[in-house]
Order: sequence, then C-alpha cells, then structure tokens
Amino acid sequence: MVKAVIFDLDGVITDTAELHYQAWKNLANSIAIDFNREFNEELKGISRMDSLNKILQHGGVADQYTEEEKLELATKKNEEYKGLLIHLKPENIYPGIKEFLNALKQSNIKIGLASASKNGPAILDYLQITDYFDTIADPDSVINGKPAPDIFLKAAEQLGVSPQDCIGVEDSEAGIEAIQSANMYAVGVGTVEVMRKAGADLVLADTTELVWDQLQEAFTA
Ligand code: B16
Ligand code: MG
Repeated sequence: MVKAVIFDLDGVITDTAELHYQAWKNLANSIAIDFNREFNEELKGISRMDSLNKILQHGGVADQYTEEEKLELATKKNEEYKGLLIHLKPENIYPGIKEFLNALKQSNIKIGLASASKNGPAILDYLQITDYFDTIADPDSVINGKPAPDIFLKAAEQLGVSPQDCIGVEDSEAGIEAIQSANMYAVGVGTVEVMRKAGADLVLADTTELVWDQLQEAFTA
C-alpha cells in the first residue's frame, strides 16, 4: 500500500537543470574547458563535487587542482547558481505538480524530498511549496550520493514509512537506480528508452501525467 511519495527536485518539480547548466558552463569556460548541453545531461542528479570532478576529468585536468582549489571552484559555481535561483517563482513549478501534491495531501499520503541539492530547501521556498513536504532529506546527512539509495532511504526513515510502501519520482538515470536500490517503486519522468534502461517501473512523458489515482493503480497492478 502506498504510504509516501518521495520526490526528486531538479527536473521533477522545476527546471533548475537549465540554471545549473548556465553556472557550470561559465565556471568550465573560465578554466578553458568546453561545456555543452549534452555533457550537462551527465550531471543530472549528481552531487556538486561529483559534478565538478566529472567536468575536470572531461577537460583532462582533474589532477591539476588541489582539493582546496576544487572547493573554491564549486563554491564559485554555487554562488552564481544561487544568484539565478532568486528569480524562481511559483509559476516555475512544472505543470501538474501542484495538483498532484494536493491530491496526495487529500489522501493522507506522506510527501518527502530526496534531492541531491543542498539548495533544495531554498528552492522549495522560492516556489512556495515548502509546507507540502513532511520531510526533506539532507544530502549532507548521507554518505553516498545517487545512484546509491541513501537519500531515498533517509527520506523514508524520516517519514517513518517502509521503503516498499514508497513511490520515488525521478528524472535522472542515477536517481532511478537509487530508487530501485532502495526497494521503492520507481516512477521516471522523461524519455521512455532512457528511463526504462535505468530501471523505472513506470515511465511518464511529463509531470502532467502524475495523476494520483492512476499512479496508485499502477503501483498495485
Ligand atoms: P547543489 P536533484 C541535483 O538535484 C541536480 O540534478 C544536480 O545537477 C546537482 O549537481 C545536484 O542536485 C547538487 O545541487 O549544487 O544545489 O547542491 O535532481 O537530485 O534534485
Ligand atoms: Mg533530478
């Protein structure tokens, strides 16, 4: 029986991927590394430091920076990213999400957030949907990032719900793998082939297809 729905944030609730893209591109270009949208796809769901390491490897300069310098680079990117976030408004919530959240509340289903983003709470505030969430798992409180299950398990634990009674909603391959490893039902929002390959139990083309009654049926089928 479904008792909780645990959401990813970037790419499921709103399109912060575009803002990450702009800030990473500026950072990469400032150290003479090419950065394009195709490569940005590989960073979805991946933590800030893991993203930076991937970018440095992509530029063939991973061994040229000390840990302290890497931290400085990541902080510089995050400062620019935070400057972009302040423009987020409720209108930037993906279509169908508010209706879905309301339906979950009406059915007394618990709602959790399992985002890799340390900016998650601020983003929910900008979007004015913080009150819907019964819990937010802090990415700093888990050892392993997605595709490890840790952040989804943490959210379930904080909600007091068994993983098998949870639905996880994700847009990234790493995130779907994380939900599967957590033994939850994985709903992927995005391209069918990509989501199926990652192991999604149900694939939805976009967030307007997040309809509570249908999701509950799919879960129990
Ligand atoms: P921050 P999600 C992830 O969020 C993003 O998809 C990923 O691109 C980003 O690097 C990561 O959060 C960390 O974000 O730098 O704000 O801590 O998809 O797990 O909600
Ligand atoms: Mg995401």
